[in-house]
Amino acid sequence: MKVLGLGEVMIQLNPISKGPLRHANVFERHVAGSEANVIIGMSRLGFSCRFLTVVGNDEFGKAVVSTLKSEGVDTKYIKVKEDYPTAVYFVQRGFPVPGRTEVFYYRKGSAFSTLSPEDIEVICFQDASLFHVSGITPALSPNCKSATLKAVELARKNGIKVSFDTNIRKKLLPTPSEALRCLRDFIESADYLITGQGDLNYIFPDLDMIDQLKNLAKIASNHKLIVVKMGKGGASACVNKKLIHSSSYVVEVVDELGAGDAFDAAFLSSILSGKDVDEALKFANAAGALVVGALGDIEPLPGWRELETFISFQEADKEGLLR
Ligand code: KDG
Repeated sequence: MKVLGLGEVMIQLNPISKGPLRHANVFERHVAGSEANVIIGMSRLGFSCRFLTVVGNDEFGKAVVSTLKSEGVDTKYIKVKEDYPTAVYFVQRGFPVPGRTEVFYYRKGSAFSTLSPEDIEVICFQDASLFHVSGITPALSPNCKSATLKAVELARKNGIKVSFDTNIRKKLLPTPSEALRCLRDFIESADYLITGQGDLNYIFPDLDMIDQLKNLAKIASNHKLIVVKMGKGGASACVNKKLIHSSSYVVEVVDELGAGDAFDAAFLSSILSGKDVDEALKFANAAGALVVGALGDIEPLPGWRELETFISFQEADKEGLLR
């Protein structure tokens, strides 16, 4: 089964120390981007994957492409645009909110922001079974939104299931009404709709989760499965109007970035492998917990063996030997 993803991939500069960036002197260089994180996660979980993106003709663009390639992802349809840079973002950890991570983007005018419907090639969709994208991509520019709409339309025309994570970034969608306007079409057409408690609180403030889900379900006319990630609160899935919950695992948080993408990768991989929703949520929570333990979004993404080891260790004999 081929899984196809679309999104911007950036260079992540992540300081080795916590605290305000103005005092950070030593940074690790990582490659990350929500949808690419999901696709790499699924590749590590055994799926054949392809990624569509646009990079600049620069050193960082080369790093993005070689990272995807080294993870076994098909990079054949990645576009390289002259005269536009590959985007960069910086991470600030533990300040001003302890335990939380903030990002500072340098992505305006990036190569990816020029993505247009012409860049989305029909051929990429002909041998795929799942298309994954998130709310970040249409929020980047009006032409990115048109291109994402075309991709979803091609997926539907080719009988490919669509997975959509609302993934609201307030720096890209600064008001709830902008967020709803930008994401509505995608929420409507997703087969697998993944969201987060924070996103629901942003677009439907002052409602409890049940009413937030009812509102979301009104838009998501085509949805098969709605999943809500709640971080430390675990995750719930709404299947045929029934809510299934799975608790999170208690772990030390080094860098919370990428946890949601790891969750998506393990959830989608589990469902596509025929696991039931309960089990899929358990694997997804485990993947999220594994990713917060290290810097970088991609490096700690687990395979099945690591997920199983983590879960059995959590559920049983925590004092047992790992070797
Ligand atoms: O999901 C983690 C990502 O949000 C982050 O690493 C970078 O893709 C990113 C974005 O646009 O925020």
